[in-house]
Amino acid sequence: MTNFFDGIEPIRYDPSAETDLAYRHYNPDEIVMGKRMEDQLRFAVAYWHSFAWEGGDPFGGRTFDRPWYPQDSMEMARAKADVAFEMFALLGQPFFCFHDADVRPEGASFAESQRNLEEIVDYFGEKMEATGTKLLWGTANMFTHRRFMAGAATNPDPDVFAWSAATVKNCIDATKKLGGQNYVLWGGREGYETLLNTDLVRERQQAGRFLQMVVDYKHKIGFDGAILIEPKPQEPSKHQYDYDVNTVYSFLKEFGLEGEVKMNIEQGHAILAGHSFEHELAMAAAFGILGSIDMNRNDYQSGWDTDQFPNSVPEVALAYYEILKAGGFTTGGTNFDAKLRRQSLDPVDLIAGHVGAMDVCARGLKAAAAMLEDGGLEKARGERYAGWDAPKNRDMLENGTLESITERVLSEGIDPEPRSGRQERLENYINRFV
Ligand code: XUL
Ligand code: CO
Repeated sequence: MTNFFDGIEPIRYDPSAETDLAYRHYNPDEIVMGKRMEDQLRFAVAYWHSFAWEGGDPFGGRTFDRPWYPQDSMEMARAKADVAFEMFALLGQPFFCFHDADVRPEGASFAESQRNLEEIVDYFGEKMEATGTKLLWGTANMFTHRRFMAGAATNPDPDVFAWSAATVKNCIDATKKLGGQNYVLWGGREGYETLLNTDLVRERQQAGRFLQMVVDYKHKIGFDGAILIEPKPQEPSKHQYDYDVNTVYSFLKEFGLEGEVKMNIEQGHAILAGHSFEHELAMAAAFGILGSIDMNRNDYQSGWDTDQFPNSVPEVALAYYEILKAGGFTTGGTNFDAKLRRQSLDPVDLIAGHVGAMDVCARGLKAAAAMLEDGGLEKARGERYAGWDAPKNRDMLENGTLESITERVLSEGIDPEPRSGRQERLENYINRFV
């Protein structure tokens, strides 16, 4: 036991608790749409933001002072893991997620980094056994180290491509060993800063081949989790190839991977791409590639990927509405890819950030389930498109030509009568649930 969280009791569901460190809405055993709330939400803590991020921003270095700093030895990596698993036990969330570079120190060579990762993975294995915490997904950090400054799979230097392929192999191995339910690829620096020095045809080709190798390897070793791509339009690159769900889907089609790879969709990334979160979720559901979510918001004023804990019930309700409508999570879940604000120095802030986020999501989930069970939105949507149920209109869509349709317009005297889209009434309807 460390003394990092001294004085903090395990967080329990207690709607009338005096303390702010209680769940007022997240009640793991409560049944929501036929499943335990815990099994619907499938919460995961992001190891990197909670334990490896030191509080820096573009104008200043670290503000946090943690007993596992400097993060450059195996001893410190183990101390960090001790605290992480203590937090998991306090929160009682079922899952966590990790990047290789954030759980182990960088070695002097690839082989040493690999050994470090293997060692910490074994350590995680023991701790997962002891606490019952499971791995939602593993991933590789191929964006922090300077070797990745021009990308990983899309790097102009074949040696970086090779390093990246070997890194992902090790990270999939680690994920499989720990029983991970998914493996995530976030593009990091897979994009470009300026087109002046970039061959984007070649870079996309490299990314496509890389992903095919990942999928081949997954099958070869019998990893039965899902491979997920996390779209993001920019940051750190000016333009990233995995811009949004639609872009990634066309990329998957081009490389024959649409049946193999799903999406990990992040709220903040959706906003950066100029979409709403629910748009990205609905789009992925429509393509059959909805995998998992990162439920962290941006600051709407700064326009950056600020990775904050969610705090808006109406926003998360609309997201869970799309997820429940698509049948809920299978291998995926709700990862908080969220970090504290850099002034939130106290260990209790880390707990409070997660407690609040879990409660916001629980409220959103309940509201989403109530909306879906009520059926008002689907009824209104159905009515709006009801004209397409008429056999002659279905026939027009399936078999019509411009000539045959023109004939119909003339012979039937078609003259469309505009109808209200009822947006305000639907917004008022949502407001009854959130
Ligand atoms: C970066 C981001 C990542 C991924 C995993 O914007 O969201 O942390 O979730 O690499
Ligand atoms: Co993310």
